[in-house]
Amino acid sequence: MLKGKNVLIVGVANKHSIAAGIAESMASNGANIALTYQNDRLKDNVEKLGKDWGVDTYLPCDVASDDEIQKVFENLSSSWDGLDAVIHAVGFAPREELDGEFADVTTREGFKIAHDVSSYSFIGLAKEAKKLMEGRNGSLLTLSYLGSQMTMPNYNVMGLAKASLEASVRYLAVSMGKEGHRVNAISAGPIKTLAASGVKNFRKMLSYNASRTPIGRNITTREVGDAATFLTSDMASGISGEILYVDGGFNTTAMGSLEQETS
Ligand code: NAD
Ligand code: 0WE
Repeated sequence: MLKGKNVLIVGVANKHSIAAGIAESMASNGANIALTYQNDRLKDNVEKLGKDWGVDTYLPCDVASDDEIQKVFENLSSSWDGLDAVIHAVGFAPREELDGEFADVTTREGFKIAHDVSSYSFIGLAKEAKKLMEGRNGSLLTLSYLGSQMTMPNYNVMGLAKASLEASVRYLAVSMGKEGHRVNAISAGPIKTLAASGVKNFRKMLSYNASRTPIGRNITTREVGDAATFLTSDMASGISGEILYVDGGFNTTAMGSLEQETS
């Protein structure tokens, strides 16, 4: 589905990353992949993983830095004649913001960091990707979570940042659409990744989620990857500004089944 397409993937940390599931699906669908890593601590890990996906371009990118974002595309333009897609799979808020009463634990600084790293960074990447995607009907994709639309315990300021990210999908879709590019998001169900491993009671959340999901289980990173492959491919040429739920149907039910209730 992606034969000959050049795709930049931002957000691989380890094999459990959603971005790794996306890279795997895209590589097996014929994409040429470039990977970024957040910092030197993650560099070796990312370079090892990339071997399986035939990656030969690895670039550092802390998305909180305009300079580092700019350099990624400068570097890419020397190895590739153009770019077809960017995958943004990055989210961060200071840990203290994600544990406790929303009104108590949310700070001005935490709000700024969460929105900068988790939402603005998608716009920052889009801005710089524009030149390399010129004339190629490109595709931009980001990752969101239902906590943008409905409250979830402890998701807190990340919910606000994801709401902002989803609004940016719609504004970017109009803006980048003028150049022939599409912009979408996948709203994924919960998965045990590095970002999730620091979260209190995450295992409880996973089992709650699985038991209330129409497909009766949680989703995998590969399932997110396959949806990402579709959205990035020409098969999705009619889809832009969209938030596609890859959550086994969780978001569609308020009261799905009474089977597990006891009285
Ligand atoms: P992950 O920890 O594997 O990936 C998060 C990535 O963000 C890491 O690679 C990390 O290096 C990167 N990152 C953080 N701050 C950065 C910065 N300043 N500059 C560059 N990179 C930075 O976790 P994940 O769950 O795969 O997260 C990927 C995306 O999926 C995030 O946007 C997350 O919000 C979203 N998401 C996750 C879940 C879930 O349950 N795991 C569900 C829905 C959406
Ligand atoms: O978007 C995410 C991950 C968000 C995240 C997680 C962390 C933990 C470690 C952002 N920043 C940090 N910062 C850290 O220091 N998800 C959708 C996964 C997730 O995270 C939650 C969830 C779910 C689901 C946090 C609280 C409650 C639910």
